[in-house]
Amino acid sequence: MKKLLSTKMGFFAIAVVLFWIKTYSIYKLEFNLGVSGAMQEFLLFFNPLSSGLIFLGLALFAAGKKAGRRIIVFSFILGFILYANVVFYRFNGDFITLATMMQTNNFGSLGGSILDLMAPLDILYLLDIAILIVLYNKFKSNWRTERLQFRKPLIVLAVGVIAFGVNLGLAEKDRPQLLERAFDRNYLVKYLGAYNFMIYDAIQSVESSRQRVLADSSDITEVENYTKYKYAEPNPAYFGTGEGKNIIKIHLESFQSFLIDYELHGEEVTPFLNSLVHDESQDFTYFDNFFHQTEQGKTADAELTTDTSLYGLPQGSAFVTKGDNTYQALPAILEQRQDYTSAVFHGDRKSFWNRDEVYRHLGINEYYYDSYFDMSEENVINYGLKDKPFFEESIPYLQEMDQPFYAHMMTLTHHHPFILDEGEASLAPAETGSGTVDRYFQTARYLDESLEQFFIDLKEAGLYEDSIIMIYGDHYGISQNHNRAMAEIIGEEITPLKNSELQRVPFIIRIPGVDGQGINHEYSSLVDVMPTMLHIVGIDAQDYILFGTDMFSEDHKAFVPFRNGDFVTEAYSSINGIFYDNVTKEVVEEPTEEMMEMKETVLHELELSDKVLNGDLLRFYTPNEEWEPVNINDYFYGEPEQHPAK
Ligand code: GP9
Ligand code: MN
Repeated sequence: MKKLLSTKMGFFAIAVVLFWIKTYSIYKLEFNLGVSGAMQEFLLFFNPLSSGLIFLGLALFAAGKKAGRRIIVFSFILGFILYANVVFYRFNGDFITLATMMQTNNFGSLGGSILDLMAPLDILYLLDIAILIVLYNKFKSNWRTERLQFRKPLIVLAVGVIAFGVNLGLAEKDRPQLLERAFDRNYLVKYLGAYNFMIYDAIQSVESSRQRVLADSSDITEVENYTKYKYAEPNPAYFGTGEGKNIIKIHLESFQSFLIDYELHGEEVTPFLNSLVHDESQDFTYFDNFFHQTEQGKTADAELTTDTSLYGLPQGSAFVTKGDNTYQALPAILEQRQDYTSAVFHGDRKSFWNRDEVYRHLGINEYYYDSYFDMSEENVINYGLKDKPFFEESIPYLQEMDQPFYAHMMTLTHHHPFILDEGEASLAPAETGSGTVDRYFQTARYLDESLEQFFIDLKEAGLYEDSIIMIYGDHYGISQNHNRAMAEIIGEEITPLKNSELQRVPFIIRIPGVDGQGINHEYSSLVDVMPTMLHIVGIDAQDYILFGTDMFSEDHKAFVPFRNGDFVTEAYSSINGIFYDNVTKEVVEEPTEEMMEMKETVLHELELSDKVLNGDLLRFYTPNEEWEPVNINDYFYGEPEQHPAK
C-alpha cells in the first residue's frame, strides 16, 4: 500500500476505488432502481468505473502535487452532485434534471424541508474525501514534482471510454433502444450510472432548447390554419350530452382489436369486452376501425395523443423530450371550462415516461402511482401492479375524488412479455410455439376479467350509471417479429397491408342517457379522441389546435395517419410508399390524384404536429378568452403521506 501511494498514479487508483465504492453504496442504499437479473446487477456495479476513470482522470493532466489536490476536488464535486440527487430523490423519488433545476419551484417546494431530508449519518458520504486528504498529506512528499507523461492520463481516459462502451453495449443488449427511447430516469441511472445520466440529460436539453429558440410566434399561424380547416363540426345528437358527467377512461395495455370476438380452443378470449361490443341494451358504441398511432413512446404516445390530439414524435418519447412544453390538454381544458378534477391511476413508478413532470403541464390534478397501491410481491408482476388489485384498490380513491372527474385508469399486466403468476391464467395458451404470442391471449383474458370486476365495483360504488365510460387500446402487443405465429393465429399471411390492419385497437364508449350505436365502422384513431370528448361534454373543439376530429361528427375526417407517414382510409391504404386497395388487397399500380393528395396531406399534418412539439409552439397560442396558461406550480404529485386529501 505504501508503495502504491508513493506515486500519483497509485493515489489516483485509490481515489477511483473509493469513488466506485461510494457511488455503488449510494445506489444500493438510497435509490430504488428496480434492478432485476444478474446483468442489471452487474451493470449497476460496473457503471461507476468509467465515470471515475474519466472525470478523476482529467485531474492527472495537472502538474506536480496539484494533480493530487485536483483528484480530491473532483471527487468532492462528483460526490456533491450525487448527494444532491440523493436528497432530491428522498423527496421526489426521481433524479435531478436540467429541466427540474430550471423550475425553481421544484426546489422551492423542497425549501425548508431540505434539512429534514438530510440525515446525520449522511456525513459518512464524506468519508472518501477525508481518507483522500489524509493520504495526500501523508504521501505527497514522495511524489515527483513534474507533470506525468502525457500518455498516462490519456491511457486512463481511453480505458474509461472503453469501459463506458462496454457498459453501453451490455445495457443496450439488456434493454434495446435505451438511449433513443429514454424510458425512465431510473433506468438510465441503473444501466449507465448517475453521472452518465447527467451528461445524457444535458445533451437532450441543449438539443431541445435549440429547436425551441429557433421557433417564433408566426410559426403557429400555419398550424392554426390547418387545424381550423380540418375541424369537424359537432353532431347535435351528441354535443353536450355528457356535460357535467364523470369520465372514466380505461387504457387497455397492448390490446389489439383482433382479440375482440376471437376464439381460442373454442372459447372467447375476452368474453366481457365482447359483451360490451354486442351489448343488447345498446349502451355502447364500438369503433371497429379505430387505430393507434404510437411510435417509440408507446403508452406515453397514446397518452399524449388522446389528451392533446397531437402526434407523438417520430423518435423518442415526447413525454420525455418535450415534457416541459406548453400544452393545452384535455384535463386542463376540462378543469378550466367545467371544473373537472383529473387523475391518472397507474401501478408503476411515478417517473416512468417522465409522467411526474409532463402531467403537470397537462394540468392533471392527481396522480395515483405505485406508492398509492399495495405493491406486495403477490400483487406485482412484470412492470408493476397487477390489473385486478389495481382496479380494486382504485375504487376508494375514485370515491374520494371531487366530481365531475376525469379519471384515466391505465392497466399494465397485458404487457410484453405477457406473463401471469401460476394459477392466474383461466385460459390455456395458444399453440403457435412463439411464447409471446401464445401467452398474449392469457393476459388478455386476465385483463378482461379485471375489467368485468371493475364494472361490478363501479356499479356498487354508485359511479357507473352517471359516468361516461371510454375504453381504448394503446398500441399493438404483437410486433412484426412474430409474423409467423400471427399468421397461424389469424389464418392469413402477414403482408405489409395486413400488418397495418392489425394496428386496430378498440375504442368503446358509453355516454349515459345516449343510445349506443353498437358497432360503428368509421375510420378513426387516437388523435380523434380529444375532439370527440370535448364535444360530448359540450365544449367546441374549434378554438384549439387539434389534429383529430370528432368521431361522431358528420364531417369527421376519416383518414388515419400512422407516425411513419403510412396511412389508411376506408378504401385504400398507403404502406411503405405503395398504395393498396383495401377491398381487393391488391397493389394500386396507378394511384389516383386523390390518393397522392391524401398522402401529401398526411405528411403535412405530421410535419405540423412535429413543429408544434419541437418549437413548443402552443406557448404562442391563445385558444380563446377562457383559456389560462397552465401554471405548473399548481400541480405536484407527492407520496401518499404528502397527499392533500390524506
Ligand atoms: C409503463 C407502462 C408500459 O408505465 O405504461 O409502457 P409501454 O412499454 O407500453 O410504453
Ligand atoms: Mn403500452
